[in-house]
Amino acid sequence: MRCLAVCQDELLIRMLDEVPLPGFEVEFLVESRPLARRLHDAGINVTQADPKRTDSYLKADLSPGTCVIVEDRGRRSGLVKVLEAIGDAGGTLVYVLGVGAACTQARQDELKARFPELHYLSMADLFGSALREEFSRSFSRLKVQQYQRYFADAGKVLILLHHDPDPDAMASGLALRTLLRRTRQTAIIGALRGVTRPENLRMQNLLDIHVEIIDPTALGDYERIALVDVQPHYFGGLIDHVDLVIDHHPEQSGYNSVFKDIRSDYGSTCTILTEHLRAVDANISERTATAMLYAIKSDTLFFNRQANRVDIDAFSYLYPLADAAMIKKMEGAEITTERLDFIVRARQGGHLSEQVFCSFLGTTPREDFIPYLADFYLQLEHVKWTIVAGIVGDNLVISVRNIGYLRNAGEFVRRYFGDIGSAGGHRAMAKAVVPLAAFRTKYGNLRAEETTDRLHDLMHHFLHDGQQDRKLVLK
Ligand SMILES: [Mn+2]
Repeated sequence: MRCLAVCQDELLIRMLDEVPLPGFEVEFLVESRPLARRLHDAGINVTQADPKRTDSYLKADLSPGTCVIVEDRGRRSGLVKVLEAIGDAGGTLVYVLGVGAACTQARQDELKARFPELHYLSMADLFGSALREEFSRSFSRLKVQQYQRYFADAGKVLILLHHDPDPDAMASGLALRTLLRRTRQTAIIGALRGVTRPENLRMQNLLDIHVEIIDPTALGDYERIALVDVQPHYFGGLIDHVDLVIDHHPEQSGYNSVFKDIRSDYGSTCTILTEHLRAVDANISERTATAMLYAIKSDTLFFNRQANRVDIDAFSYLYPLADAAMIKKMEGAEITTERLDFIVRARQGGHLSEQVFCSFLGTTPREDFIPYLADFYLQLEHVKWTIVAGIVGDNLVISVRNIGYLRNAGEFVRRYFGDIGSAGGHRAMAKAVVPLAAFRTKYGNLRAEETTDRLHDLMHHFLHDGQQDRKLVLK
């Protein structure tokens, strides 16, 4: 979401640029050319224009959803002209930021009498959470009300999830249905491919969430389509226009959506939807709250992965509304007899030394056993890295996890498997999918234990290599 700050004071601009406003992109509009150049050189997003002219805001693409912050230094006439120009350009979400002693209560009252829509904030608010919360609350409310109106008069609505929906996708479906004030008859939660993972099936059954399997040819039957926890590019050209996208994955281009709220710094889509529900004071049922709470937990791996303040806020808000006993039951579903068999198999064929656990499982009926085991063995005492591999169809699938902070798991898979298959990930978790034939060409036609040893050697080589790099740097 955009935020345009109309400021002329360099210190204030640099401070505003530093304040973390999750989900906001702040750009500045300044009058002075030299200042604009200096800020631009410092990597700050800045436009030079006359803040008293309406066309400055039109050129800056101001919309009713753009949040505008205007600095107030107590000079009356200038500020009024700026606010009028913003109003004429269609700006509605206006915050005046009082800087200095001239910004008295009397002045605030006078401004509010003239511009009833504006919000007045003091400098002190900047350093507290008030500014951030105030902004995001009003912004979310405006956004939610807009899409609620847009969906209100539609006939059939589809809330489409990604393939093999996970807890975040399903819970987001329920949350959006609540926001659209619809029932399971008037807003279908659907996916092109259904749920398969045991713990997700268990959640689906325990909470009675119906995910309808949608045939791609039937997409045209819906008057409105909303996507949650996914963006249209995922469907590979099948969908290029939708009505609403709410997602926490990095923003993709190449599609149209009437409304979207994408916040890649959030740990789950349910975190975004909790803000939407709170912004309009929606009633959240126990079932929806339970699903959402479980989703936030599971997408952030119990706050171990990519969780931040907003996720914890959403979690604390939902907690008293949810059924804690039900969540315990869903979590137990992680362990199934099928998985237990694989835990044993991985231990028997596995190799643990120098804090690296490595296991090649051979032919594996489903891919999800592999990341499951990589996560599972990372819990083991003394283990800092896990590499679990298995054959799924014609591919070798490799999952890598770590709790160390020295080397990057994504770098490991890219270095050894990037040239023969797809390999990627981030610091703590990574995955490679390599055609078996390509793996054999590069590493030889290995027997099972040899494959385990080979993967283990690669990791030792990788970790050892890193130490040498650091020594070189130290010299
Ligand atoms: Mn998600």
